[in-house]
Amino acid sequence: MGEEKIITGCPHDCGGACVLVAHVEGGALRRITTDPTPDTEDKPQLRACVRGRAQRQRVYHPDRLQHPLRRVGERGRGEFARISWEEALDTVAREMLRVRAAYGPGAILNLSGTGNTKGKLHQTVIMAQRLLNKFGGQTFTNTNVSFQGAIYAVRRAFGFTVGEEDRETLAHSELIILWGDNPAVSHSGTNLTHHYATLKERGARFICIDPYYTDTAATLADQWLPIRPGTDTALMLALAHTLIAEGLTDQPFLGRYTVGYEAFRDYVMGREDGVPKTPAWQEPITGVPAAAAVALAREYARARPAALKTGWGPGRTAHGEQFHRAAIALSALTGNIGSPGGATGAWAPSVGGMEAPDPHRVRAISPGQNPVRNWIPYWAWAEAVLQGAAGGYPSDIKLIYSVGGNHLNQYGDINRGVEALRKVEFIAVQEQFLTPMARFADIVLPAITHFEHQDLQTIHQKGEYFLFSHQVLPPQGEAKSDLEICSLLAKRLGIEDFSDHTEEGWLRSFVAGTPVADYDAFKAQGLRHRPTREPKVPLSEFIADPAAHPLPTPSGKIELYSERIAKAGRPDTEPALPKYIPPWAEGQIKAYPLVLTTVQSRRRASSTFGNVPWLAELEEHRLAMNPQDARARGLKDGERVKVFNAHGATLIPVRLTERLMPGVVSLEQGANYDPGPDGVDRAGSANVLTPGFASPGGAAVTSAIPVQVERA
Ligand SMILES: Nc1nc2c(c(=O)[nH]1)N[C@H]1C(S)=C(S)[C@@H](COP(=O)(O)OP(=O)(O)OC[C@H]3O[C@@H](n4cnc5c(=O)[nH]c(N)nc54)[C@H](O)[C@@H]3O)O[C@H]1N2
Ligand SMILES: Nc1nc2c(c(=O)[nH]1)N[C@H]1C(S)=C(S)[C@@H](COP(=O)(O)OP(=O)(O)OC[C@H]3O[C@@H](n4cnc5c(=O)[nH]c(N)nc54)[C@H](O)[C@@H]3O)O[C@H]1N2
Ligand SMILES: [Mo]
Repeated sequence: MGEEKIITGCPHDCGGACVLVAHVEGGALRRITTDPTPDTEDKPQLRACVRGRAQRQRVYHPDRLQHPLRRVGERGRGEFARISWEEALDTVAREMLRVRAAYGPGAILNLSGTGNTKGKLHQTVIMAQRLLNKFGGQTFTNTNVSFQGAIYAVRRAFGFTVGEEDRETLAHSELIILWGDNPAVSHSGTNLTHHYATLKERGARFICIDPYYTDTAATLADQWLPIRPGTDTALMLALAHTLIAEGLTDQPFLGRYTVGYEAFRDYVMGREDGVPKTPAWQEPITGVPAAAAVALAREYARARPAALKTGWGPGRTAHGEQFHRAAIALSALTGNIGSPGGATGAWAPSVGGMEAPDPHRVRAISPGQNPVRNWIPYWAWAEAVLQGAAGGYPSDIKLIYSVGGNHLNQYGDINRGVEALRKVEFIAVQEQFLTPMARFADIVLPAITHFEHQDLQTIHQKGEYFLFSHQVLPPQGEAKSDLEICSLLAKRLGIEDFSDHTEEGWLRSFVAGTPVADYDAFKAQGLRHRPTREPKVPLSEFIADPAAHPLPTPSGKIELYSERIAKAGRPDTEPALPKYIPPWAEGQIKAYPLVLTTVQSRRRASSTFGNVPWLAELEEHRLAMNPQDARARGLKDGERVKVFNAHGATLIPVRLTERLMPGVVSLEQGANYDPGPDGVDRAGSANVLTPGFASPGGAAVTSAIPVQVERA
């Protein structure tokens, strides 16, 4: 047959990072399979998902950008002319130099995204950051769109960005509570759900708390508790109430490892504000029966150890950071932090802090330092552009540079985003497809896919494996790698040191000094297991000896009450204790009585893969709604509806399902915005409905959004 099997990786941002095996014949990609090694206890198979395996239709998609484009029509209309690389690069370089000279580098906003997040070399965000830092700096979106609520919470409580416990440590858990966490769809590491299923077979109990009866709940849950979005903190406080009232808290743990318990207790029991946060108090807020809350608190306290695992969905709400702070408080009240089988209650991919540097770490290309210290929260990029310095933002934005990001579609309030993109002087976008964001570019630079370059990846977010992601195909059309595009621009911008290696040279330099010392053997092998190490439990050193290993908080302990937050002096929006703050105003919910969640889709990684026909076959993109809410509106399954609120409107067919609790509607995020002649989106694009501001803690607001639904 002459078929060659080439090991390569998947760099897109779905929380996994899996092995793809490309079957190539006569220079063409024929099909994609996955990790051929058998699944064993110590070396689980790194099996790729449906998206990974459908990528042949993405790389050969007829809509792939083949050559550079220059805008000819009005901005945003998607009218472009083909131009040469020379003209494209000269134009972008000229505009960058002009804007820097006229306004300073802070007038350049970097809106790069998660197109490639797993490659050590070809990471899209890093590439743009590196270029712009070396050019003199940039205004950067220095918060995390995915989990800023969790970052806020763990930094206040623990003093640093605490990472996730290694999944192996959950083998000790008697009870695992997945709260707003759906790893069967929103991957959190390759094969995590499979790992959970083996824990269940060995006797662990699972409880899922989510407005939707998710695939994770269907697979694992002994109990599903539906909850109204954005109200989780109220249930958490009620759990704390039961724990305290019934003497179920772990007092030795609280005394030895935490500060602020008394203040927290007084708030929960109603001594601070006269409102005891009882199970009965939370019932009308969350929709969770009081008796179920009491039972959950008792079961959580009895199970030793128990892991409270929170997803990030509930954290991306108007006060999402309170959810993560309350989860940490519960984990502390039950003494489940810092030992195997427990969990910290909140985590974010660790970006330094207390953890020892990993000697096995494969290095990556560095973004360098940003000489301009301007930053804005991701979620508010459009407001920052529209309001500028006069509105309290760090600068007036004149130029937007985007590598591998679909910001217009993926961030709050698309209609404001459109205004913002119309306002700036110049937009350059490096993309593989003409996305809603790319349609607004003045110059579009076509980028190759990961099948067309080589890179390194580590797999399982902790990096138990090293993967050599081989080049499988030659570049399609005239497209170039982001590294090459940025290098060619750097030359025109007078930057000498953007890339002092070839692609291969970079990769060699990343593994030098790691256990992958023999680069050539590793490359030939493709996949390499890293040396076994003890599974990590975050904060275990502090728990073992808090005096010798104090936390980097002001008190050195876990802070349930934060003096630092209190000093900021914004008690109504940033309370020093985790508090329940309603996610919407009364008037809002009267006008828009359904609560929207926007969630991850198995068909896409954010907006990537949305155009792959095989994946579209999985399920039609629809708005999920409970039949009870449909009856009240006279809607039938499959009927086209208009979903709307003060931010905008979208048209989409409705899917009636008992899996979603009444009063809530749910939309998978990532469908590409497609406005009709009246400006109303016809694609079910989630962010025409979300607000363009962040929570007080900086979290994106993607869920618990009041909307109304009517027949279209
Ligand atoms: N297949 C796939 N996987 C992905 C992605 C993707 O696009 N596709 N995206 C990846 C990325 S970039 C990220 S950051 C992560 C995101 O991971 P998460 O943020 O954890 O994923 P979500 O699906 O948004 O939310 C998880 C669950 O929270 C529930 N939820 C939403 N709001 C609330 C609430 O207020 N309360 C409660 N209790 N539950 C709520 C949702 O119904 C959902 O089941 O996923 C990653 N994984
Ligand atoms: N309503 C709502 N909105 C959300 C979310 C939500 O839950 N609800 N989730 C949010 C989250 S957690 C995230 S992380 C963001 C993600 O938002 P983005 O970071 O914008 O991610 P994508 O939409 O996948 O866009 C990535 C783009 O990169 C392109 N691309 C892929 N590979 C490459 C490459 O190698 N080079 C170049 N130049 N381009 C490439 C793809 O074609 C795609 O258009 O979305 C956020 N938006
Ligand atoms: Mo994300």
